[in-house]
Amino acid sequence: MKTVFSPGQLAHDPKHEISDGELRPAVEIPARAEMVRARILETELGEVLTPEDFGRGPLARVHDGDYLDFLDSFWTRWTNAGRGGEAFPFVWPVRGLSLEPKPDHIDGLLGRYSFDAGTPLGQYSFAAARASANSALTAARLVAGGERSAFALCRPPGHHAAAGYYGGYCFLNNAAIAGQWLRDAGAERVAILDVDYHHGNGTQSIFYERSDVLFLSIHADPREEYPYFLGHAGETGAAAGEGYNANYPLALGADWETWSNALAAAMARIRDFAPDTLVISLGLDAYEKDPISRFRLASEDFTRMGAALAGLGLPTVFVMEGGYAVEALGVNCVNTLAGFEGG
Ligand code: OKP
Ligand code: ZN
Repeated sequence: MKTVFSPGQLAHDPKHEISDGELRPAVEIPARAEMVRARILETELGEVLTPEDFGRGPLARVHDGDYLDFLDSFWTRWTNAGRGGEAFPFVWPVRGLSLEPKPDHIDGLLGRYSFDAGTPLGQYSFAAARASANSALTAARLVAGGERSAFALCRPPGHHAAAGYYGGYCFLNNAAIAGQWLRDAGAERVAILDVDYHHGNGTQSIFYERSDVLFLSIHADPREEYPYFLGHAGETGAAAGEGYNANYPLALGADWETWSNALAAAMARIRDFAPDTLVISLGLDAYEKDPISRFRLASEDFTRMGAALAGLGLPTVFVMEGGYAVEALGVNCVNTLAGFEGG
């Protein structure tokens, strides 16, 4: 399986994040991608290609123009306000507050275009996010061109980013951008299965009212875990999309037995839908030693996951999402991809 990765993705190099009431060392760091790339080369999984630049077009198919403009203008506005380093929002337009007119001040704009305070935004974040999206798009193009599968080594990740806001370490929704591009390239139906430990709230919200893109997510119950405000079992889609969203929230502590039962249910739903192409939002944070997560998958379980997914017999684009046990990330990622190839 070919991997797509751009060194430009490493330019987003956050030092800190706000978590647990403190400014802590950031966990979504360039070393994550380096670790995965090193393991791919070491195991000779396949070639590592540099992505092509698809420009703004495919990003704007998923994201609002004013949101992309905000990301583009962020650094100029931030430095014009006399700031440097990393930005964190601290005020949001929640219930009863107004989205319009948009603020002029960067502190207002940061809240207007985000949903959490845990996502550092710096000088090169948008450039790195664009490079990450280009990796997803290039992998999608490989699969549309006839490859059985491809792996987009995306970071920063994407599944928490919605049409008009960032958060959860995500700026551009790589899986959604790839899924929409596949639709535009001729796929009639696309399924996106999110196996990250955290619910893919951004992807869900982007496709919630559509029946041409089925979104499914296996994740920690949002009553107990981030992102808290989306990802419940009762969210099944709306309008034309009713029945085309499926959440499988699991209790903290879920092991492979529990997790794989949810996977079997999600796979049955995917078979019914009969998509032309499958996109996997490949979070690796369901791992037992992940520092911020509380599922109990072992490294060998990722091989099982990959093999099970191959059983769907679908052209498949893997898009990396989370996973913060940096030392084990390469092994768990390649286990999944090699499991798929052997399955
Ligand atoms: C991104 B991805 C806990 C802070 C949680 C947000 C987690 C974002 C996960 N103290 N911060 O889905 O892996
Ligand atoms: Zn996650």
